[in-house]
Amino acid sequence: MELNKLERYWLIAVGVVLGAFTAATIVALLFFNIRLPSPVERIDPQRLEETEFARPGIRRLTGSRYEAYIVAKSWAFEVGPDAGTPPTLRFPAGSEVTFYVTSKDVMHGFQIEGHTANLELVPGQIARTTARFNRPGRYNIICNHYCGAGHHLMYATILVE
Ligand SMILES: [Cu+2]
Repeated sequence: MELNKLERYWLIAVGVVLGAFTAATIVALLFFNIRLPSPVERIDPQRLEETEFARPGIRRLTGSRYEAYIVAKSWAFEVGPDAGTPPTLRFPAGSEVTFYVTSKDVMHGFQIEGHTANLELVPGQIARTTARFNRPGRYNIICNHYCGAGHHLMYATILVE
């Protein structure tokens, strides 16, 4: 089979691009600890009151490790009973926080500004990600999945002190 010169160039270009994407995926996996988020567990979104998500908020583990349970709903993140406005999670600098997040109603997003934490929240699934907060500052949690008329109002804040 004889290939036209231009066809050969296109095949080489496609091979180079595919090779670059594959290499980037392997580098992200091995050196930047970037993983595809996967559901931790299934949950009935109608019965969150019977689960750990009935009391959203922060649980302190050992040392500088924390867990945060968060419920996303149209159009807010529930992060705890006295979280304020906007809902605010407070951690000391150097904390490592594992977030467990689920949606009560429709699909939402969960992205932490300045970190690689980026989850898709599907009703019926618990999503999990871990982030480390070394530098003091304010980091917004935003919904990055369009979820309706109030989508642009849906955010919370992490205050690292
Ligand atoms: Cu949204």
